[in-house]
Amino acid sequence: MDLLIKNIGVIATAEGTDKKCGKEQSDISLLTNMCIGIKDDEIVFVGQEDNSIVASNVIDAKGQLVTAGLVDAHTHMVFGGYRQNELGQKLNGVPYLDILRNGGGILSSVKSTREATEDELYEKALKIANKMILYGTTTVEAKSGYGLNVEDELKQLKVAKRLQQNAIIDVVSTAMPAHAVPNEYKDDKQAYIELIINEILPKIKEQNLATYCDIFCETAVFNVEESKYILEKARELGFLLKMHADEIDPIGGAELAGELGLVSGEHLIQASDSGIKKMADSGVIGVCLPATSFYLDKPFARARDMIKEGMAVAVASDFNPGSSPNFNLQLAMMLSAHKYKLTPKEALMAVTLNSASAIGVADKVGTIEVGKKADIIIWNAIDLDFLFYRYGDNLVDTVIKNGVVLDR
Ligand code: IZC
Ligand code: ZN
Repeated sequence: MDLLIKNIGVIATAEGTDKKCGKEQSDISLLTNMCIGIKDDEIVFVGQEDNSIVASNVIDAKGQLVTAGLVDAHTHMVFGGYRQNELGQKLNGVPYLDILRNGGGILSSVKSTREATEDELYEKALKIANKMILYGTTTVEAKSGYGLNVEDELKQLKVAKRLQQNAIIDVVSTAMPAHAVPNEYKDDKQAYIELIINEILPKIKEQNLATYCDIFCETAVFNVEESKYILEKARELGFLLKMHADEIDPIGGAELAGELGLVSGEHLIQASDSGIKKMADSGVIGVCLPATSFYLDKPFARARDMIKEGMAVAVASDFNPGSSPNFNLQLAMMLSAHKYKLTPKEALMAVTLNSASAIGVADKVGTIEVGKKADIIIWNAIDLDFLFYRYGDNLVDTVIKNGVVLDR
């Protein structure tokens, strides 16, 4: 054994390699008197503390809480620049979609991302990735969608791939050329849609740069019919599907997510009862983003109703330079308890096994079990409740990633 974590107060973990739906959302065990053994990058032992276990290295968890590394299933972390110049408009009540309609918002990120070189984007994203992991996020999803043409969508996804290859954090990529209609196509949206399905997505697939395809189904962006058309084409190309559904306006995105049986519907702030029912019936994971509701001053998604209907709920940061300029998943997790009214166990499930499932890595991470990757957090907390009580600070004590103890 290479590494032994001993003197653990409590291990809070789910079990298994798939999402937990409905009542199972709270299936988190609280294990005491246990230690964790690691060989290479894998968990090889979870069992009673025993002085006869020998390992090359030992970490003393000092009686604190231990969980699996957090999985952030929804971010737009590769971008050219922040949008603090839009803060004044936002504080004066200009709606998010109006800023976009006026050529700002996502389109201002498109401008800065197109202007940046691949190396510049990589350096910025690497800094973010290396901070994120210190907040306990050991796997993160990264979407494109600030390129909106062949060259710049590929550039963004190549950055995500370089992060996956070189950064300590693991990165899962999602193609999102249907994030907005770029200025050069503003009078011919259909032509941009054809570019997406005939050129951008096929090139991304050819170069194996993304597993998932996502789309912003929203008023003044892509309507339900257009979203359906693009998603069906993306599915034919071999992408697994996600959708930003009913984030701002209730336009039937959740219903479409259910009808198409997507892997996940994301945001879902305005999802209707029938949309929630349809998603539950077809096993769609609800990826909910409470830090975005906070930042846009919008209602909070009805995650409780989703669980009641039998859905699996995941919670993510939505880190992006517009609607959620925060990559601390601990904050989203804490908000999910206070605003969605998830219990601490349900919320932990939402940022570990269910979020891992939403990005296809639940076979490798999301729980502390033999055979899973050794992505483990020792917290500055003696129990799970503390993570939802004491907020605004980074509560991570130690991050173990791929079996390696990270040095701050
Ligand atoms: O850059 O504003 N909602 N896309 C859809 C976003 C938020 C990210 C952004
Ligand atoms: Zn998003």
